[in-house]
This record gives sequence, structure tokens and C-alpha cells, in this order.
Amino acid sequence: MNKTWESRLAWLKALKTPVPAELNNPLEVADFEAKTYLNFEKTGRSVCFKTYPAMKESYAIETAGDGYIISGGQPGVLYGVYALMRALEAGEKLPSGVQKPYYPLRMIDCWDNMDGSVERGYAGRSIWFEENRFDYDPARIRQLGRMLASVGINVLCINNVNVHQPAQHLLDNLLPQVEQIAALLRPFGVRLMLSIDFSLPLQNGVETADPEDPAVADWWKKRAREVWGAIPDLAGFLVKADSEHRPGPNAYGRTHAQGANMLARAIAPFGGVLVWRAFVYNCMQDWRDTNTDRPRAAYDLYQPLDGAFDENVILQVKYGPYDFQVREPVSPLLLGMEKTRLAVEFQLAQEYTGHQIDLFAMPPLWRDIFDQMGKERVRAIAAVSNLGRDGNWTGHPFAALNLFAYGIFAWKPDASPQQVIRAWVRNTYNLSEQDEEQLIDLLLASRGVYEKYTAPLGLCWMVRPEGHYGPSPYGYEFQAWGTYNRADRNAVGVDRTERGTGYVAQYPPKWKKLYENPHTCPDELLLFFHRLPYDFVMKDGRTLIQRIYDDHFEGVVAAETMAETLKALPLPEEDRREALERMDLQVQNAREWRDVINTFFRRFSGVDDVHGRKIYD
Ligand code: GCV
Repeated sequence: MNKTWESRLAWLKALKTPVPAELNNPLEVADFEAKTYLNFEKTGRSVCFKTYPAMKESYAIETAGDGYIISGGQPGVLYGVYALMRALEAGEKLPSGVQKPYYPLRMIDCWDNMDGSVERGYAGRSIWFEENRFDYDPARIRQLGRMLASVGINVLCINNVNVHQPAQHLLDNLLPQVEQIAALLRPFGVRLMLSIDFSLPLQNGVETADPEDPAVADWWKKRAREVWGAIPDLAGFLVKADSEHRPGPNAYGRTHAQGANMLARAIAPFGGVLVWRAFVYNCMQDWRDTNTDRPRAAYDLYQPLDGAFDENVILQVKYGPYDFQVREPVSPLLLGMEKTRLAVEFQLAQEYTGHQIDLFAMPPLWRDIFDQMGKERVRAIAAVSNLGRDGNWTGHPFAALNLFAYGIFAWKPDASPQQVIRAWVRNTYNLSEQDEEQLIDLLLASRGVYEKYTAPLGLCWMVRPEGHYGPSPYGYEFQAWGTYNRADRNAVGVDRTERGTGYVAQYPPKWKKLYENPHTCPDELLLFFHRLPYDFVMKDGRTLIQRIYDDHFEGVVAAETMAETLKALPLPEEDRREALERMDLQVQNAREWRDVINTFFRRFSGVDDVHGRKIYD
């Protein structure tokens, strides 16, 4: 166990005193935080609370004489205290009027396994498990509760959606330990959720897991009674079914609505929600098959089921139709399920976005998605955790920004990336205005830089299949995952217009029209929708091949410039060392991407860089 964590909250570093174990509810925590913070700050100001149970998660902050009045429900008052602190730390105006979260369900999904590994985890081992048992420090879990509450996150799923042994037992003999974690997080207004295995009845003496079999439904009802008997405020279950070899209703000839509704009915009496993931596609595709197009899969499967899901089912849809790539168009499923409760799923873990080595501040990506989708399309929001046992929680100290910003976006999906990044910087460091601006600019630009040296123009999946870090233009090309660039000596990309796979037709007319014409399609998604020759002329007059070269060269220069900027920033010693170590790796990574991808395309196209820059043979 890393010993340094205790002094390191990822932001609100002004909160030096650990939250005492004896505090039992959000109001007590709110009181403690307000007192210790204001003492720490020596403002001499007081905070008093007015609680209105009906306000639940909402709060309002008023100034009264020399102090503040925070009114709200539970945990609203606690959110109010943290909002006050965030505003004071950031030198922002206090929020005016009643503040209510836009999404009632704001969840973090840990992909933690009970052996202590974290699937796609880049911040050390699991904070919950080791050696197939629970292994955690209660004080650290309280610190986590504090961090989540400080940005208004209210649900935490502690185990991987790929449920590996012995996580099946979280619902039976390990339940008392889940209950202990629920108790640790309850004072912070954070409720637990559990990932479950659809075939659980089959593993427990029932002959089938067929959702239409009454024995299966009865088994789940009984289990739900026991689980909610132990943890009455459990938020619900999260299910990955018929996806990447996980069991599901398809094996019994049943639809996903039948599968989800059976589970939803078992947990409805306890107020549980059933979060059903829509990440379903053929992961055994033959690369020779050019008719199957993976981005189509989720819409083709789920759209016909619109309206068939029970009220307490939430269909959780990844933001793009592929899988958390650097740039994807919004998933058409998010635009096409009017009668279904949807959650959009983000990934804070930087699986395809730099492994928490390379900088990748996510707010600009989320802004794009909300702008394309409209915040009202979804009724909940979820994100894969980027947390681990590392002293700073997220591996890269700046990766904490993504967790912070996610919480803010879940309350205010209209938020401006720049404002949110500024708030994080000010809540985390004490920098001069000039240094602060440099750090904000660097973070704001980081996604664009990463995109330039990795994935030009929406062309995804040129990454190494093992681990998803570093370039490999052929890595996925002849695999079964349905992820192909189909580059040859004339052209690159997949035609997803109606002349091609027809994927573009899954969008409403406005988007379809924009995307289907390569002359109107936004450059950054050009090769997502189109197969184009290397001499295709882009909007700015450059050829496609030249644009690919330029992006890769420019991406490296930008990464090198970021490294220089970072070196000059007076960050706290530990953060500075961690950030610079990773920055060196990022620059190496950027150079590798540039050289591999440029060489790959030059070998195919035979075209040189017009500026005569070095492309290897
Ligand atoms: C949890 C991708 C990842 C897997 C992940 C899966 C999912 O395929 O590489 O690690 O599994 O998405 O979201 O279910």
C-alpha cells in the first residue's frame, strides 16, 4: 500500500484533515468540512445550514453578514459546502439560486477485479481488492467519498463489468463486506452499485439463465431481497451481456429487453435501477467480410427495441459507436431511442487516450458529444473510473482533472471546458495568473495534440492491440474485432455512406446530410465516414496524405512544446516530478507514432512530404 496518499487529495488540497470515521451522514460531514476548511482558510466566516429534506440533492448558498447560509436536502447541503469551497478556491462567484444536478444518476464504474488488477487501469492496483478478497484502507475510502462528493458524484460501481471469480459472490457470501463499503461511503451521499453476471442462476443450481423461465426470475427476486435487505440504498445492478463473450439473453433466443426487464422487475420493489450496457457487437468478425460494420451494431440491435424496456432500466451507451476512441461521432443510438431511458458512458481511464502517461484533458471531447447529442437526450451519465492505489489516485496528477470535470459536467452539461479546467487548476495549485493560464492552455489543447500524433481525421484503431498504447497501423487490420482502416496504395478508410455500409443512415437527417458528403463532413471525422484517395483535396486545399503527414509532424512539435511549458511551471515537487517523468514518455510516444504512421502511409502512397521532412523508409 502506498503510504503517501493520505496527504494527497487530488484537488481541494486545502482539506488537510482526514474526515473522521464517526461522522454518519452528509450533514455531519458538511458541518465538519465547513468548519475545518474555514479554519484552515482563517476567513473567520461561519456557515450555517438549513435543511429541507424535499430538496434532496439540491442546495442554495447565500451570504449573510459575515458568513454563509447553505440550504438543501441530504446530501444537498454537503454538495453546497463543496461548491462553496470550490468557488472560494477558484475565486469564482458563488452559484446563485437553487442548484440541482442535471442528471439524477451520476455514476463511476470501476473495472476492478478481485485479484487486485484493474482492467484498463493506469493508476496502480485496485483500491478495493487484492488476492481475491477485499483489501482496502477505510480512511482512503472515506477520502474517495470526499472526492466524489466534492464534485457531486452519487453512485459508484465497485467491480468490473466483466465479472470474474470470485466477484460472483459479491451477491452472497461477500455481501457483508460490500455492506461495509456502502457504510463508508454513505455519509458522502455515494451509493453503491454492483456489476452482475447474467448467468448467475446457472452457477447456483438453476438449470438455465433464460430470462423467460420463471425459476430464473424467482431466483433473481430472492437474491434481490437478500441484497437489498443488507444494503437498502444499493443503487442497482450494472450488466454487460452478450458482449465480448459475456453471457446474455441471446443464448436463449431472448431479446435484450427481455433480459433486462426480468432483472429490472426483480429489483424494482427496492427502488433499484438496472443499468444495461449497449456495447454489443460481433467480436468474432472475419476481416474479409466488408458488409458487417461494427459501428452499426448497437443501433441495429437496440433501436427496434425502443419502448420495450421497463421504467427502471437504463441503457448505457458509449459516446461513440466504436469504443472510447480519441474522436468518434456521437453514437446514433443516443439520438434514436426516444422512448428509452439512456445513459451516456464516458471513459476517464485513458485506455485509448494515453494511459494516463500522455496528457488528455477530456472536457473538450465531452463538449463535442453534448453539442452533437443535446444534453436532454440522456437521463443519466456514467464514466469508467481512472482511479487506483497510486498516491495521487490517477497516476498522472493531471488525470485527476478528468474525474473532477466529469462531476461538474454531470451537474452542468453546458459547462465550458475552459471554465472547468480553470476551476480544477485553482482548486489544485497555487499558481500565478500567468502560470495558471499556461497550465490551462496546455490542458485545453492536450486532446488535440494527442489526436494529431495518433489518430488523424477520425481514423481509429491504429493502436497496438496488446494494451492500446503506441502505434500499430496493422495491429487490428486482420483481427476479429471489426476495426479496419483498409488502407491500400490508393485510398484509406471505410465508406460508411449509403454507397458503402450505410452506417450514416442511422443518423437523423441533419447529421446524415452533414456527414455523408466528404466536402461538408467535419475534417476531424472525414475518415470515419469516408474512404478517400490520398490525393483527395481537403477544405483548406491540402491533400489528404499531406494533412496526415502534417498532423503527425505538428503533433510531435506540440508535444515537445508542452514539455517545455511544463518544465517551467512551478508545481509542487511531487506533482512536478510525476508530470515531467510522464511528459518525457509522451514525447517519445509522439515521435514513435509520427514515424510509424507517416512511414506506413508513405510506403502505401509513394507520396513524399511536400516540406521535405524526414519520413523513414
Ligand atoms: C471491460 C473495451 C475494453 C475492454 C472493456 C470493454 C467494455 O473492449 O478494451 O477492456 O471491458 O471495452 O467496455 O466492456
